Amino acid sequence: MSQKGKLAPSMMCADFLNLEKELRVLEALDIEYLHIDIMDGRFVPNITLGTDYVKKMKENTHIPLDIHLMVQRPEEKLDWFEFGAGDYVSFHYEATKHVHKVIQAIKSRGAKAMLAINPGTPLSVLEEVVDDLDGVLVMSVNPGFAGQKLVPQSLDKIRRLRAMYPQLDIEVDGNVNFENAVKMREAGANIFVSGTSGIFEKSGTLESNAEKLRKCIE
Ligand code: S6P
Ligand code: MG
Repeated sequence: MSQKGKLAPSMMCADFLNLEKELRVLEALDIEYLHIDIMDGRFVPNITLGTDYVKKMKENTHIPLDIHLMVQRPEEKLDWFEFGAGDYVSFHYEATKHVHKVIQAIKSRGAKAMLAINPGTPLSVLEEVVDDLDGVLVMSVNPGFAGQKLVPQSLDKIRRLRAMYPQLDIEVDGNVNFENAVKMREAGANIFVSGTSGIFEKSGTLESNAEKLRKCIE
């Protein structure tokens, strides 16, 4: 892809006591998406952000949302969330028997649909739905927690996916640190979820980390 890579800070890694301050910094940095992790304690063994958080973000920022649903049976829960044109919504292939139906439900609300796949899920599951998708979210760690190590075969998975679908948005999520971001970009990803090892990395500021990351994903 010729366009520059886009940044999607993972908001579960933000400083909750200074959320508004950080949000305004992200706006000033022209961040492309806010990645919002929704976990249900069933599909993944953790509980994170929820409906009220998404509502607040919709009301208080112009940055498009990138809602990452890590929930069982997303077809039953989509209506709980506020999203619309310009937003991305991803859900997991592994979490539903109704992949095609969920894609259509997301798109019927004007949003862009992305299918997320776990590290152990092969690319072949995309075959019948890829024409309906705006993007694919390649999990480069097993979903559930921030601060994990890259599953190394994710890089080759991104490379194969990019070769198959040159125009598709490919988002990568998990351990997108400064070193891995370069490799993920080179493999063909164009949207980068950035958490504790990237934009929220403690030794830098949001500003310095974003600047560094931008260089990694040009
Ligand atoms: C994990 C979740 C992610 C993480 C993000 C954290 O299940 O979907 O979005 O929040 O990957 O980034 P890092 O740099 O701590 O791995
Ligand atoms: Mg995520």
